[in-house]
Amino acid sequence: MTTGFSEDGYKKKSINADTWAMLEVARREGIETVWDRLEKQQPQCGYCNLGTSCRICAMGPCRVDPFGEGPQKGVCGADADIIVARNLARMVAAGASSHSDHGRDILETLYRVGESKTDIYTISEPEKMKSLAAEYGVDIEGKSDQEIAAELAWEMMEDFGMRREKLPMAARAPEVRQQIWEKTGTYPRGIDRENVETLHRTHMGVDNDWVNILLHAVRTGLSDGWGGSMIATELSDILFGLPTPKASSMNLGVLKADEVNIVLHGHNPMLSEVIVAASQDPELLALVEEQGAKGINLAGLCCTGNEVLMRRGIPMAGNHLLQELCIMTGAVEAMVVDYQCIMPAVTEVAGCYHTKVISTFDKAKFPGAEHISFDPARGLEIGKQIVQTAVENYANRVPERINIPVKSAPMMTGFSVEAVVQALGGTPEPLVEAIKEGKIRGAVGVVGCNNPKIKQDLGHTELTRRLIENDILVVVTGCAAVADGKAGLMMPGAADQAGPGLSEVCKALGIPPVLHFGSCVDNTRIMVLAAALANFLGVDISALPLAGAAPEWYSEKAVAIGVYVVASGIYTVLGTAPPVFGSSNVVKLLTEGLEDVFGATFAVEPDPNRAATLIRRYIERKRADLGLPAVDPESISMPEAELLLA
Ligand code: BF8
Ligand code: SF4
Repeated sequence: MTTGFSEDGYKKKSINADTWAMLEVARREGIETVWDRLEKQQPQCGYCNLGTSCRICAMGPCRVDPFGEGPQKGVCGADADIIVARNLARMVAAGASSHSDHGRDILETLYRVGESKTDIYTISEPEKMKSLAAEYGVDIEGKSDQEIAAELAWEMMEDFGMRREKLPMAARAPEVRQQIWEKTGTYPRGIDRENVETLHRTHMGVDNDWVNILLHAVRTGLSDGWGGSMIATELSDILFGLPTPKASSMNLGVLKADEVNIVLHGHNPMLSEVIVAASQDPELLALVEEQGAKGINLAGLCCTGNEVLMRRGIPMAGNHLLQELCIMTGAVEAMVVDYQCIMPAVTEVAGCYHTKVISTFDKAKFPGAEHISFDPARGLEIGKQIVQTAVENYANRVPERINIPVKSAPMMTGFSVEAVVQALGGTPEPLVEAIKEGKIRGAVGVVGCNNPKIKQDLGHTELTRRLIENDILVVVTGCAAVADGKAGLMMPGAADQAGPGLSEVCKALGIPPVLHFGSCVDNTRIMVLAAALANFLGVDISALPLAGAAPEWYSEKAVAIGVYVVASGIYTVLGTAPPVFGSSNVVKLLTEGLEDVFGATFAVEPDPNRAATLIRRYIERKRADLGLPAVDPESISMPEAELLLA
């Protein structure tokens, strides 16, 4: 049962009218949501919050009490430093494994294309495949696309193994950055190897040097950023097409009252791409007509949504905290899920409506869902079966329960690095020039999740607004992108909300001041762009006026991303505190010590306005180090100037 919020209560949960409207439905109908469950969990465990609880062996579980009179060591003798470092390393490994296993699924699909063992997938971007083949030393002379696909996939499979000393795509980073990784023993070798080694090192009685544990956590994170996630992005582009700029829309208003609504939720575009194809099948469209519906409407959620939005312009129903709420519109015939970030609660909410939750990957089953096992060899056939299930469910709709509360917000998507470079006229030079002149002072990736502990989307949108107002270009991925899209910040017209320099550049190029770079694995697009800019200027990534922010993060994947971004030389501000504050040594290392080693650190700042100030101060420092024009103090309001110029 829901604990029931007042109207004022809804407004504390989110900045969005669609969320408010659906929370009212939840209250009226007694449906429990993520916010109710968070309340029931209060007070959450203080030891776990500090990262000082350990349950990795049966001598425990143990808790150490870093600030009190309680035990200072676990049964085995592990102190707060060891326990916090081990827990953090395991979070990185879980996140890196999730992204990388997603990459592996795409890689296997590329291999199947090469072997002609699929009924639908093809090579959409042969040129991108050929240049990747060159990076992997695959000889392409006189070979068909299919042969190259098979050979490249075979070669890339070794990225997951143990024969390599270095992951090949990490060589995209500037030479000086790679030297840092070599010197610190953090150059990623094999993806599975680094992840397994984290599990090994964090078993009781293996690595008990907390610095050594964290250095390996860095190597594990890098195996994600320059390995698993990068594989997912690169190969999705090759198989499904390079994203190009296009118009679309966002929020619950993208659902249609008179069409069969299929919501695509999760992360892997393999499945959603076949659903897109199946939804155009003439037999299924005839069935739609028979059912009395006007068509099939696909809508995304979370990162699967970002994938199909970037490539196909398919509208986005919402981000993480919308997954339960979108079912409460009563208009969703099927929620098709692949994996990651799918709350087990969705099947329970769906049970209150006619919505079918269809799970598809054998590694991600949901009690209460209908499971249609996905097999890329028969992708189209299965896609049709899923769409048919959804269409047939249209008849079970209860018209009086349909409630689509808002009009959709228009947005622009599709900014792959290739598309950005093309918009700039084929070279990053105009962007570099605009940064040099100070029209654009720097760029920030605002990324990551929603977390019910934070007012939904407030962290993302406030931070983004402050940054663009100050002529800082923002690139967004994941659920942060959905937040900014709903707020209208991803339209070219939002240039009016930007500072004069950024506004001028955006208007000249016809682009928004907030660029959609895609899903969370697509944070690697930011890495590729940062590396390209650094290489263009002949400097390290850490010398550039760039920063990252994850204002509302919740997931282990976000931890892995934060680690590889910082270890690649980009300062990163987190809005939610990670569970590390039980060890002052670990905190000091993450917020200060990493600067000397990796040229970047983490900061934690829940207030988005203060986070923006921290980022501006950092960007201005980087500009000064590069000898670029300083900020005009006149342009800063006084209280902030103090912080900014400190
Ligand atoms: O990978 S931003 S809530 S949907 S973890 Fe999940 Fe976070 Fe959203 Fe995408 Ni990323
Ligand atoms: Fe306790 Fe040590 Fe076992 Fe952790 S590894 S549960 S601290 S005995």
